[in-house]
Amino acid sequence: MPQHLIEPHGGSLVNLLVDQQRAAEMKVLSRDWPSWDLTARQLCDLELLISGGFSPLRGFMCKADYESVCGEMRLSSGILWPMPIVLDVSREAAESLKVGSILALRDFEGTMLAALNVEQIWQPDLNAEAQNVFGTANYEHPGVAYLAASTNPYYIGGTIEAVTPPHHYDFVDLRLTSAQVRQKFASLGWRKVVAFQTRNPMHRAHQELTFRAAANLQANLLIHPVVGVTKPGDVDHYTRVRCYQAVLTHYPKNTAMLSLLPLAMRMGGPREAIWHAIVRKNYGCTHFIVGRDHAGPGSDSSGRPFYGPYDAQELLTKFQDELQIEMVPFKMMVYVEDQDTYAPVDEVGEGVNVKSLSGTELRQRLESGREIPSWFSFPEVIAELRRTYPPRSRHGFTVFFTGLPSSGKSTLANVLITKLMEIGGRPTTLLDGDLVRKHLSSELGFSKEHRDINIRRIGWVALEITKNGGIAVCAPIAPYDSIRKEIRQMIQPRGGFILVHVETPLKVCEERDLKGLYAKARAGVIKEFTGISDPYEEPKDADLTIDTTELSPEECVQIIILHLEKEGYIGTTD
Ligand code: PPS
Repeated sequence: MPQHLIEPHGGSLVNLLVDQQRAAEMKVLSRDWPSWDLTARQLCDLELLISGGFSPLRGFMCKADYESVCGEMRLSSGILWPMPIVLDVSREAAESLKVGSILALRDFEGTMLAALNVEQIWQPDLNAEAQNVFGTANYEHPGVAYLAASTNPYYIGGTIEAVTPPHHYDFVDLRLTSAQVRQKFASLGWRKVVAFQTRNPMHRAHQELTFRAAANLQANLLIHPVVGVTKPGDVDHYTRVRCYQAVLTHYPKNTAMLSLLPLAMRMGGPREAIWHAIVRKNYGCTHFIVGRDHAGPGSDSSGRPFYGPYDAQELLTKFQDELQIEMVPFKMMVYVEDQDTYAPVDEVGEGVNVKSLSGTELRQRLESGREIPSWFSFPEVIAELRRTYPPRSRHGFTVFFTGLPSSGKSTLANVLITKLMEIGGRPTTLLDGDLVRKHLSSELGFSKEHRDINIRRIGWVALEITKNGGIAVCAPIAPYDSIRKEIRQMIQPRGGFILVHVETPLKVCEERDLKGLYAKARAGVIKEFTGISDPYEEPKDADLTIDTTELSPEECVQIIILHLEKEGYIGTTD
């Protein structure tokens, strides 16, 4: 390793990969070892442990380190370290282990990535951890929510021997380890490098900020976005990386580099900022940009921010000497219209006309297909975001009819499908009750259990169609409220979900008796018949209710079409 690069945290860069011979040996031995399937966060942590991004850590923390990190932000050796890096496992897994056991750590496919020499097993106080690390026990903080809802009750500490790092198939050329980044800096002659951490797409403000930071310091720039686990609801990393690749072309040639960091963020604000700085130091960076509300989770439901906007900068200042990597503090950047330039908000004089666009406003503009101003972002970035977040008129959606047998669901579904195909623009699929029973659910009967399985299958297919931009029109009886709600919750985050209650009264349905089934049900020939000998729970959450008694199918479907238009699913851009 070239001598002129900044020292890794704790003095040397950790590499937990064993040689080939030991790896082969471990594979054979592992047949007798207990296994643990790593969660998404644990996979990220393991990747950075293995490759030295988390130097000086050599495994998942034992209790002394954990408690010292939670309480004092230091490892028990005294080295500054603000974030617990722990392996949480189920009670069942913990009970199958003892000190001295070797635990095989496996990825989603079952591949053994590493082995943990079990040194300690304990039950942590997760509430105390939340208070210490995040300064709150409020579940609205994503880090606290993770501790409360997604963390297993036992922690296992011990050193690691790694067979192979987690495998990635995406953006392979951009996934450099700390050693590889250092190597690259050395070969390019980059001695002074400022790192930029981000979990969001980069726009003009970020480009200006990073460019200024690098230019002021006469340093090179490492754009180092997190592609592990970020805040729920963030833009997916595939889209973001395409945006970063576009932004990279807006720096002077050969001054900036892009590399992806497989970190699982905790949204821990100031503590997390210190952690991020340490990781970047391990990657060979000499400077680290800390902006407004670094790694902050925003505000709680009463509008109170979890951390002050510049708390992270203050905390880093306190530990600056120990950290060695130098913080580059930045205020929020705003667009100064008169000068057609960006500037930190504190450098703008009174009365000067400034502009900014919040993330929420950006999302709304994307949703409705409205213009995104060119002062805000680069055309290539806007184009990428528009591909991922098309306006509602190009979203997929599901129209889910529910109602008694012979209420008119199938007729309306058929007319609706025809009208939607006439409008065009999206692939359209009909999942009628009878059709589904024939092709997807032929083995099922009409017990509650079987009806729920049937609806869940319909919901799954509708979800696949919806999330890929198509239209699913479903027309089962779906008599139970809970399963209808479950389907809505599945589909709504990935597109539109419109529940249409065909509320034609039982009397009318029975008079129609299109298939003669009501007569058979009355005669007791058919059992568990909805409306006669089986329940129908009327929805209270229907987006539309339509009684087909007095209206023609065309009139009923017009109600639906107008609703879709009002909600933006059918628009002028179709
Ligand atoms: S469910 O409850 O949603 O799973 O029912 P679904 O799959 O939509 O039912 C499809 C058609 O099955 C016929 N059928 C019955 N319906 C209700 N109860 C019983 N016991 C029953 N036996 C057969 C009925 O004709 C349903 O079609 P529609 O179009 O609703 O009349």
